[in-house]
Amino acid sequence: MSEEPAGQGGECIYDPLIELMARFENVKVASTSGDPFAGLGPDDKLQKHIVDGIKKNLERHLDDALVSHTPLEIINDVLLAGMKTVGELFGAGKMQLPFVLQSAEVMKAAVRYLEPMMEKVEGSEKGSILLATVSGDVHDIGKNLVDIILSNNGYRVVNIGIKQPINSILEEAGKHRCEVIGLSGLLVKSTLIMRDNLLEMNARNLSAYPVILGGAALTRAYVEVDLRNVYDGSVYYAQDAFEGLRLMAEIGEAAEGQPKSKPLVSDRNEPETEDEPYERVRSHRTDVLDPVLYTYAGIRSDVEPLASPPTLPFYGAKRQTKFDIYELYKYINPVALFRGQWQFKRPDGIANPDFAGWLEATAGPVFERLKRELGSVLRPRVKWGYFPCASEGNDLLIFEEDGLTERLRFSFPRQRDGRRQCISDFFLPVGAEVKDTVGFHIVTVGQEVSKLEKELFEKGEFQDYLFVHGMGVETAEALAEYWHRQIRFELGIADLEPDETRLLFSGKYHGSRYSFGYPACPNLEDQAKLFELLKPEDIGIELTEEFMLSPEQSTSAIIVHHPSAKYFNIR
Ligand code: B1M
Repeated sequence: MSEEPAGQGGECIYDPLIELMARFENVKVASTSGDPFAGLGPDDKLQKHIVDGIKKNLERHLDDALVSHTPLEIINDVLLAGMKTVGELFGAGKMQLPFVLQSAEVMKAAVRYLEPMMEKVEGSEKGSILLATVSGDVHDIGKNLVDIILSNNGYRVVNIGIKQPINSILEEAGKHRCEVIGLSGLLVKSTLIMRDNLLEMNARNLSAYPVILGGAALTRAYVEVDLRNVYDGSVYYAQDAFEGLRLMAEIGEAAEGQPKSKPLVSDRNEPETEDEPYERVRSHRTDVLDPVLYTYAGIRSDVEPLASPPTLPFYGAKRQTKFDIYELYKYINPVALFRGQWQFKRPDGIANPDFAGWLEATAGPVFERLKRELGSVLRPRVKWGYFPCASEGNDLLIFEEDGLTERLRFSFPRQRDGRRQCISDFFLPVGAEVKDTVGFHIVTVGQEVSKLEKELFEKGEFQDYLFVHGMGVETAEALAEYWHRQIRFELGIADLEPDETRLLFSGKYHGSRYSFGYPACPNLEDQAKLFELLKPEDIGIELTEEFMLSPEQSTSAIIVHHPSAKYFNIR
């Protein structure tokens, strides 16, 4: 990837000038030649490399510092102090994630340079952690960000990758003598696997391991209330990588002086009844089949299905593998990319109205560069199809081509109160004169982008790793948006297309698409039925044993043509 990281050449997000002035206010400037390191001593030079994320001349300055320090002293006393400043700036909202990663890149490069000069000193690390994404889960980025932050802050990280069963997690943790186990996962399903893993650790008498859990679908309450009731040892929730870092320090402090074979600090509460933990887990989950939500009690929403639904454009599934990637890029939601994936936030000193301009100036050039560089890495592929269908209570029946024989059925939850909506309400009931029409699609940008991410991560190009991952994610989302639009044209419901692409991102069009795992259709197992209908294996998409999609950057949906179909929650 490009050698020019964002944030250099005067693009730093926190104010480097003020920061520098404060940190080096007693230093006399010896020269005004424009050398940013002029007048600084060897330690301050190295800290500046780290804080400002500058790789140029790093080795020369490391050599200078080696005159008076051992390599280990440089790492522990100088470079890690720089990373501490980075953490503080991030915590205070003065430094953005991409620049934190740039600092971590410099840290990694420095350690790589120094390592061959060092004897392996037992205990020189601050602590150690085994990191894994749980069984059946293909999600890599969250855990890898944690790896970057921990390993570049002095911890030994054994990162064993995605889809890891508890056996391998425990085996590897033992083999590598890790003190802590860190588990990550994207979906609600993974939060249940985490629970099972903790139970298994109890059963194997391995609750001496403190466990840190993180991932999008977890909540603090679930971990700190429910799972603490389940696990005999200590379990913690980390909302982000920096909370992981703080927890590692806390666990380390608590462990000092304690015999390793005993559980560390445990604030476990005994459950009041045997069933209680399960109940609380269930209330946290959206995808447990709560029988009340799925039972049709005769009271439905006031949605009237269309008497003349769109006719089937064709029966069954088709695929599309040829795309103009630049056309797809037009469907990328820049807010989701810049703020959601790349995590740029409004810096202090930039007023709200100026933020959009600042964001465009900061993230825009990276976006343009990656559009070019990823043109041949992203491999968009789509499988989509149409089927005759009819509703029956909360169920949606899908028929064979004859329109009479039931092929399979989906069961959707119904809102308990309020409008009492359910996806099946948008379709004509069994017994109507005509069959209704439903669409499905599944899209991917392929495995190649994940391979590139892996390479960047392994090479220590952390900032580009985050940028490329974000582009992969948002191109997958863009492909889903783009293809949903094609489907509206095919169904003859493109009457409400907005003039501006950005309005597509808030669903301003005719009908809606719902992804399994989202509130209105939370049952992830339904992915298996979608696979039966679309057979996406021929575009390279497979279902994991936990009903997740591989490649990682893939997404699926049921497409509803009814004009009243909009997102809704099930409470
Ligand atoms: Co989807 N998705 N998604 N998705 N997606 C969620 C997770 C969801 C909560 C959205 C929602 O319902 N509103 C929902 C899950 C709900 C559920 O499980 N029932 C969901 C769903 C349902 C799905 C699909 C199943 C939908 C479908 O296609 N039917 C599908 C599954 C994909 C698959 O199986 N491969 C899917 C697809 C996708 C995209 C491909 C379009 C895309 C990318 C996913 C990816 O990255 N592979 C995507 C996205 C972008 C999201 C949201 C919007 C953002 C996730 C993200 O990228 N976060 C998400 C909703 C949300 O979170 N707001 C959502 C950024 C990432 C860096 O954070 O991984 O959480 P994260 O890591 C953080 C922390 O969590 C923490 O630190 C990290 C760094 O700060 N952390 C740890 C993580 N692990 C840690 C371990 C530690 C410590 C800290 O231990 C030591």
